Amino acid sequence: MIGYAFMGAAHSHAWRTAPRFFDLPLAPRMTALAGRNPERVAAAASKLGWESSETDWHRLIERDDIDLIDICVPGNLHSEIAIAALEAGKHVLCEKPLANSVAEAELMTAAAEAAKARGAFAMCGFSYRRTPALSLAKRLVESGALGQIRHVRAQYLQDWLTDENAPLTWRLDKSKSGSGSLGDIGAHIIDAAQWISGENITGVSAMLETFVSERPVGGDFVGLGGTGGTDGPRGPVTVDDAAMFTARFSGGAVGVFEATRFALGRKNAMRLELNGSKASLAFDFEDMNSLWFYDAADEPDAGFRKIQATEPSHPYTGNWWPVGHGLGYEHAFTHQAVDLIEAIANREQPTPSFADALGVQRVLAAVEASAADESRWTEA
Ligand code: SOE
Repeated sequence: MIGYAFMGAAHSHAWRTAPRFFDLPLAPRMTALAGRNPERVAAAASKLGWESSETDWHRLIERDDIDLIDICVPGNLHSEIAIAALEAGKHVLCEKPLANSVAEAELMTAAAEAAKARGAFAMCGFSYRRTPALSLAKRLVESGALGQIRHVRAQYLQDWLTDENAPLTWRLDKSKSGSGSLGDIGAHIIDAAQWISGENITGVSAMLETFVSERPVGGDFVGLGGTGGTDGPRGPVTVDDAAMFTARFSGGAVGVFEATRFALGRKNAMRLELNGSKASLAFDFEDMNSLWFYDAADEPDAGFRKIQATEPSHPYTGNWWPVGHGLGYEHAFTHQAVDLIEAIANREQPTPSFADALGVQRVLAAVEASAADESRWTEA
């Protein structure tokens, strides 16, 4: 694995946990962790459960005791590492969004297609697909329970950037992250909406906003946000703080999307609602073990019913606690590792593939292009 911050910790937990709760056809060995700073990467390897550490990611690709490269670094490094790993015959798991541009994502997808022909597989880490309630939502849509989908309503609301003295981390630097709330969390709801509805977004009309244009630089920040100095130098924020867009889907549905890291009080409110001709479903990650379902065939005024998505018959949950005790944020990463290992063992393409993630990347690019086109704005 390359990188050991927030996502690195989540993925390490997943690799450690997957074989302890799931019967896997292959046993993952956490062989080596890479990072630039020798002391820090060695300390992280020991804390997160890796056998060794390297200070140059190329070494991971050269090592023949490594079969899979897990990429948990900022987006500007994804394409170079993923393509090198795939060309060396390694399987690849790459964090989302796949890349910082459509051009990079296309190159990565081409490398993944070529590698597949040689038996090496690539997957993009849209982890929320493996949240049991969202997997169940997909199952319900596939069963036809919703009928014709008319509305897709998706929000991803966080608040960790609301403080204007929150530090200027890589997530606020376009050259490293590609975009702001759009790619960081908007990408998740784009992927979830397309995956669950089974329809692709064919066009968008968008607006992006940056509320705080300069933030404190320097310092040794831990985690996502925190508070930087108030008196020291400040640097430019080069990404969006909030992204909003309307969308049309290939099957005729229309969508409304919102992603922000400025929604005070909302911590990880990844929300999705689908209204179909026969039924609706609704999900909020802040109540992640529940899926709300309204069926027009129920008795009149029955309202939405809450499905507690923790039954053994629900996706993934049978491998955890005995009587529906409930799961958390980290479990989706474990399920992602499980599905990837099983796909590799079965020599099947894991999903989402790089081609699927390229589809999300094209929507991100369309949102940016639409937002930049001020001629589409109508004064009121
Ligand atoms: C920060 O907004 C973040 O960590 C995202 O980068 C992750 O993809 C998401 O799972 C949680 O929030």
